[in-house]
Amino acid sequence: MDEPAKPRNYDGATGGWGSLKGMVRVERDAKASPAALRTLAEQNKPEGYMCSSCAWAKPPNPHVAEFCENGAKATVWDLTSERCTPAFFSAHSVIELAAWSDHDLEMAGRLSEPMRYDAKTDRYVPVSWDEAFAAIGRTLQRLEPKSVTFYASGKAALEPSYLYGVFARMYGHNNLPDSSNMCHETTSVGLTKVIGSPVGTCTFEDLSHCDAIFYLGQNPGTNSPRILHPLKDAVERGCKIIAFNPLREKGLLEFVDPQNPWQMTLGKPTKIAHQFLQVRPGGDIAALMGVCKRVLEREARDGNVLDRAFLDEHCKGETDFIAEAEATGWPEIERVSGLTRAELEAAGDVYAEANNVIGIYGMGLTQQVHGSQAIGMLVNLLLLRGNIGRQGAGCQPIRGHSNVQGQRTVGISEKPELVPLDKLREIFGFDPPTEKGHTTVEFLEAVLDGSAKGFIGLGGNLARAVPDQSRIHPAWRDLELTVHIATRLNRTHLLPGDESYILPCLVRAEEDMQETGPQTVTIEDSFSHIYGSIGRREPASPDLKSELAIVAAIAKATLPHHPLWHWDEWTGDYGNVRDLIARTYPDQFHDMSARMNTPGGFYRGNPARDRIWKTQSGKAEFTVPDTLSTNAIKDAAGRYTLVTLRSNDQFNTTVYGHSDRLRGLEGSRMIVLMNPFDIAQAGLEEGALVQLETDSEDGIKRIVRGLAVTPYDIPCGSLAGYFPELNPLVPLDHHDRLSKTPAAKGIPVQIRPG
Ligand SMILES: Nc1nc2c(c(=O)[nH]1)N[C@H]1C(S)=C(S)[C@@H](COP(=O)(O)OP(=O)(O)OC[C@H]3O[C@@H](n4cnc5c(=O)[nH]c(N)nc54)[C@H](O)[C@@H]3O)O[C@H]1N2
Ligand SMILES: Nc1nc2c(c(=O)[nH]1)N[C@H]1C(S)=C(S)[C@@H](COP(=O)(O)OP(=O)(O)OC[C@H]3O[C@@H](n4cnc5c(=O)[nH]c(N)nc54)[C@H](O)[C@@H]3O)O[C@H]1N2
Ligand SMILES: [Mo]
Repeated sequence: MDEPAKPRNYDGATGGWGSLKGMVRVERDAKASPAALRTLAEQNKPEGYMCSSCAWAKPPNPHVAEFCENGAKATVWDLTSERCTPAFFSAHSVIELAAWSDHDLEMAGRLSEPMRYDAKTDRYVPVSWDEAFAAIGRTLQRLEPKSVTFYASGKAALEPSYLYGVFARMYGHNNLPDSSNMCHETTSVGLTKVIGSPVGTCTFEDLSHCDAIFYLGQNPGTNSPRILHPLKDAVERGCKIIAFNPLREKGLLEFVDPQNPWQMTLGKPTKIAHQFLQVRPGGDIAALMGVCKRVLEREARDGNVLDRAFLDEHCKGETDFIAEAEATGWPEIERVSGLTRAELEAAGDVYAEANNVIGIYGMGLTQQVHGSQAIGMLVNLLLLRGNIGRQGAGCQPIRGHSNVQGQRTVGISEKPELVPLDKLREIFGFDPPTEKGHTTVEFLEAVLDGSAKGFIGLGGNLARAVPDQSRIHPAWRDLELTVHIATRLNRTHLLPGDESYILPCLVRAEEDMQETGPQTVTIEDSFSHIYGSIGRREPASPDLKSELAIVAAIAKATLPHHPLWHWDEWTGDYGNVRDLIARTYPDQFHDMSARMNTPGGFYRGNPARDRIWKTQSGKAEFTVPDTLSTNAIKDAAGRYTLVTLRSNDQFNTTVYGHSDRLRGLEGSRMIVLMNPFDIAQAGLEEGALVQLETDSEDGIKRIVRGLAVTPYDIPCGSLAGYFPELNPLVPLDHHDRLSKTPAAKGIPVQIRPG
């Protein structure tokens, strides 16, 4: 059982000795092999291995140790010496394992052999690869293709991901959601609508040329620590960072560079945020409206603030937007954002006075009911002064999984219009399906209504990452086929369908030996740069296969023979798959194998960066939000907005441990962060156990019990706790209106003792 969390002030900055201690602890707990340490030296270096943690850039001139605390944790976690073997499965039934914590399941170690679920004994039992592929192929042939979904969690590299998308379409569906559907799909849809780009418009270089960064809803210290180096450099050359976040996250406050012995010894951190604005959850539209209002006031007062030439030549809708900003009253902006007029005016002044501004954002914006509109508001602000499509400026989402952006780029998408189907027809000689496929939310709806019959997961832990788990988990077990291509055991594997397989794969740091020798794979970072990555470690078990080999073998077992489908040749030499990618996307991926080892990666380009707007109007579009608040604020007593968070001791559903060092919280994840004033108002006390119940009108009870009240500096009326423990509270239909990204940062809840 978890001890209640002991909140204590963490005095250290992000980085520094604290992060080194964090790494050493995980190295010990994860029982990393000695080879793990050698791997760290090669991490994120040209011709080396690319970190499997986040999607931050791998710069052309890497540091001696170009990795962070979390990248190091991910590597040692992958290279543990523990094994989850057939003996383990024979000792534990599925029903028994279902009672284990997420942490303990993964601690069983690396999966070492393919396994098949045996309902009679309620255990996973060994199966040969050939038997598994043949049986999966037979069942897929029997099932109606549109009743099957192929999910991907953004880790698998471009080559296996490309083949996975092609396989789905040959089989007959576009049901290709990925983790992006719970993450930055708001960006893919929202940003595309306004500037015609589904991805960020910046390159790494831009961070050396900006004068201000508006930094919203992203926690760099925890989730993408390597960004702290360029942020620190930017601050030291005078760039002003304006942070918008309900929590005063350490990484946005100060940073000690662990690569800098001078700073490590003196321990004098660099202050990061020039201004820290503790916006109410869901208050960003209002806050940005306030900033825009100030910019317009400055234009009226001083002139020359707006970039009129840019607005005239490139934009549409600015007149309506300006009228809306002028008409919106400060009292409403202050009420919804929770920020004062003076604070927002100061931020507006920084914006108006900076030549080059970058807008950076993460889940605080995307996981909201009106997340797309919040992104539209950020773009409105940037467009006012032409801050998109030139050096040192732009709109930059920070992506999550290391290749999540790349998976979308090479065709893992439920939206057929985003995929060059004509090219697929030409290259592979078949008619790709044109009917739109499932997002994750739509797949889950199909699980609930029984129309989903089959699930293949290329990585991930979907059933644990999604909303409404108490409803979804029982229905998930009615699936006829579940197949998991995975590295470690997780909760989704413990919901077997009638026929279920766990197929263990190599991790990126391991040598991937195929017929023509060791293979390189490629990945894409948040800045649309593509890198080769080669693993050199000995595989965790001789019975592992690569993700590509598994995908190709299932495809071969399922699909009829076709003269243009060469699954074995593609598996034997990944260069053949890169050639297919290059033929499918010639503008972006020409000469891919030759270019993949370019230091710093090769840039696949982005029209919006060149001010070519692939929007409906052909212009960059201003939008007028239809609400100021992404959350319907219910000010009634006892009603709160709940934010679900990550700690620095987890990677999504992989929980390394119970330390949230940067927030000064240790010992338990079953906690709810609450403002001391609210605690007193509610008649509660620190450490009291409470339950949260979702405030919804659909008659479904969604409750999580046993959460310890933990005082924290968070705006009144809001609460925070951990993902995935609180996922049962998120209603499935509570998602961004445009993209269906679950609104995990704005859940209306009530709190009660218990
Ligand atoms: N160590 C570690 N690294 C990771 C991950 C991990 O789990 N652990 N996950 C990876 C993945 S897949 C992703 S997508 C990224 C996620 O990285 P982030 O985008 O940083 O995601 P979160 O930590 O979920 O939340 C981001 C921040 O949003 C703030 N926030 C919440 N609500 C609001 C709001 O309404 N407005 C504003 N302005 N801020 C708000 C929260 O306080 C939090 O600081 O990280 C990646 N990297
Ligand atoms: N409430 C709430 N819910 C959320 C979020 C939130 O902030 N709040 N965040 C959302 C976001 S941003 C995301 S991205 C999703 C994450 O959803 P997923 O991507 O589905 O989940 P992960 O926890 O990253 O998946 C971990 C599992 O992946 C497998 N794995 C690890 N490495 C590899 C590999 O190299 N290859 C293969 N094949 N398998 C591997 C392991 O078996 C491991 O158990 O969760 C979403 N859900
Ligand atoms: Mo993510």
